[in-house]
Amino acid sequence: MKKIITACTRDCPGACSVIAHVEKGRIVKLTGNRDHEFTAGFLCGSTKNYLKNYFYSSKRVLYPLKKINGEWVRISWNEALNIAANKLKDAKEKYGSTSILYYQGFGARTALRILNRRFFNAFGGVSTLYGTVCGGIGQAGQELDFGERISHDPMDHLNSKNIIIWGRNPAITDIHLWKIIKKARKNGARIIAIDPVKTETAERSDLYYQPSPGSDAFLAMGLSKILLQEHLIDYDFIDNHTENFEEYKKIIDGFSLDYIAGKCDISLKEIKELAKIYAQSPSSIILGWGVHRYLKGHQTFRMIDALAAVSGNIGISGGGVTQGFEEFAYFDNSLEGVELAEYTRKLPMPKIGEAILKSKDPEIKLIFISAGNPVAMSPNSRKVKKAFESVDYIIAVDHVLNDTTELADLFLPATTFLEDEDLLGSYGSNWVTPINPAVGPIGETRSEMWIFQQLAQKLGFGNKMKGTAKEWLLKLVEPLINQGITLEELQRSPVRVPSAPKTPFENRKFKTPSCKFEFIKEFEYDDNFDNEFPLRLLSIMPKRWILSGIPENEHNYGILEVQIHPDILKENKINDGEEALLESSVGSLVIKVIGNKRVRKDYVLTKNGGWLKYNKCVNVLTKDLISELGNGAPYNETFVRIKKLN
Ligand SMILES: Nc1nc2c(c(=O)[nH]1)N[C@H]1C(S)=C(S)[C@@H](COP(=O)(O)OP(=O)(O)OC[C@H]3O[C@@H](n4cnc5c(=O)[nH]c(N)nc54)[C@H](O)[C@@H]3O)O[C@H]1N2
Ligand SMILES: Nc1nc2c(c(=O)[nH]1)N[C@H]1C(S)=C(S)[C@@H](COP(=O)(O)OP(=O)(O)OC[C@H]3O[C@@H](n4cnc5c(=O)[nH]c(N)nc54)[C@H](O)[C@@H]3O)O[C@H]1N2
Ligand SMILES: [Mo]
Repeated sequence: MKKIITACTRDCPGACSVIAHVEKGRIVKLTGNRDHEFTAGFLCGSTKNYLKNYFYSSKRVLYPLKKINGEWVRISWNEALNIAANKLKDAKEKYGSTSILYYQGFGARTALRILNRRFFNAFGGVSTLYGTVCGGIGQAGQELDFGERISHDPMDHLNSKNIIIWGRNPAITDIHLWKIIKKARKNGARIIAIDPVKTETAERSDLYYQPSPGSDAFLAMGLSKILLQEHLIDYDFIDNHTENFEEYKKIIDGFSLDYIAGKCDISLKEIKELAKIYAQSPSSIILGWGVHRYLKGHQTFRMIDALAAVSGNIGISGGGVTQGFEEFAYFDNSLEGVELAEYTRKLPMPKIGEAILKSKDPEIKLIFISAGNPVAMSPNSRKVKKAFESVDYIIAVDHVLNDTTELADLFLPATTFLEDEDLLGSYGSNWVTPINPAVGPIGETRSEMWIFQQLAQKLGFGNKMKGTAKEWLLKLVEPLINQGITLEELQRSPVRVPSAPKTPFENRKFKTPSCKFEFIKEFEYDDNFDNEFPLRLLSIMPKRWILSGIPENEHNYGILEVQIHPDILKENKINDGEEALLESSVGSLVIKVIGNKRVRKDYVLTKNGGWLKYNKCVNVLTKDLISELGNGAPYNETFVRIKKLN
């Protein structure tokens, strides 16, 4: 039995260090690697079942495929690469290179993926994406406050007296962080959840507040008002290390506590209780993605940062406002070779359907997509599908035929983290984790690096891409080598990046223009309540898989399930368990209603990740908007109504 250390590259803050157990050339088991302080030797159910459900699954595509008259036909790599190279060349010659869109999804974000972008730059530059359908919104807000978005080391939460988990569900979405939170609780910390949905995290917390969705900026203002009234604030920090306090105070003075309580639908008594608890510092706030998904989500982040600043929780161990980490921060991103591109254009990821359909001079003619499923996962699925169908040619690199890659004309099968040599950063910690091949490529799958190197060769710029994985990694990790870590060490075992702070801003220096913490000084809001569509649509992360990566045996039965408060069902004369029509301003979907008293009456709740093909895709309903700051996707700005089916 061989044991190979690799890392799960799926889209999750864990970025777990994994041990692949290999017997006679076959991987028989995946276990966690204890040699990683954060991911600590255990794996989620989905990774434990990765071998059966994905890696050795019959749905995994093992050979290059070409679509002929709507049917997939197996072809050789030589033919596939010739077609891909010719299609890229033709589009560039006929319409200009920016008629090609390179869509890089979030399926795998490893160091070597920087070379994907290098390929397209060296090719002459194409259309790529800006913005994101994941975070981004809060990051933009935090950059205004702190000058940069950096988070407390997960282990630092062990030093907190109180941990507020705000719009996040780590019991499901970040189980290693959850383990740390549970340990902190054992040591005496109080765990508080703020979420309109009574999640698994909320259920297991000491205190739970259930605000109306989208009202958190007000809640943060209310908490801050009480701290100011009660003088539970850090005058030294405010006086010496912040900017715009007066303007900020004026904003919060403009709202009465009663108004705020009404807006959040949380009693004043509860807000006061929470404020007093939070004031017992150090208190850390751990923010999730739920708070991002609003048009003005950046304001929520800024108001929460302000609350932490007022209370003196910035720059202290066990305090802070933690959200995420930069997974590419410790690699040399300049290797993507922006300088090699002659022409470039960027299209907004959150509105990709519309951007493709409206593209001009040149129109998008060819899409090259890797590791993404925007038809199922981006807002307004039907529009995204229409946009993909409108182009002349699609080349997809993935493991499976999903709602998006199924629309392709050419499918190039990629290897996984069990076959590749690479390195992985994380958006949940400051660790870099090795990816090593446990077995050779299954079937005729190939690494993305190999695919792009072959294409570069055929297109005449092979020299710009050539090199082994190790040679490229050596260049990519230069920022880490400069900190005294060798590539050999990085490939052998997970490493916590030494330069990453455990407690950010300990020296009270901020990368803002004033070098101080900058309070939010303007605040806008509107009541975007729409009588026609009275219920907000929340679509949270699925428990047993990652986003649209649904195991094959789960697909075929049932339709999308949506939880609705029983009173709303009664009003609409719909029975629990019945099928009904859910409609938004962009689409409609037949769903199965599940009555649930614990969901609030101002939203309906479902999970994201379902496929369009199986009528389970919530994004048929979501509006393709772009946030006011941070170019993010405000999924939660979609409102719906429920109708009885006749
Ligand atoms: N099992 C599993 N784990 C995953 C993923 C997965 O698909 N499956 N996906 C991964 C990815 S890509 C990401 S980005 C992370 C996301 O990780 P999380 O942020 O933990 O997950 P979400 O489900 O997006 O949302 C978190 C919570 O925000 C709440 N929320 C929504 N609106 C509001 C609001 O207005 N105020 C407040 N206070 N809360 C609100 C939702 O009810 C939800 O419970 O998870 C990662 N981990
Ligand atoms: N309604 C709603 N929609 C959402 C969200 C929400 O909360 N609500 N959340 C959003 C969030 S947080 C995110 S991050 C996005 C995700 O959006 P996407 O990244 O578009 O969606 P995924 O389902 O993660 O698709 C990833 C694809 O990458 C493939 N893949 C995995 N590993 C590899 C690899 O090594 N190489 C290659 N070539 N392919 C690989 C997988 O097979 C899968 O097809 O979805 C967003 N969509
Ligand atoms: Mo995400």
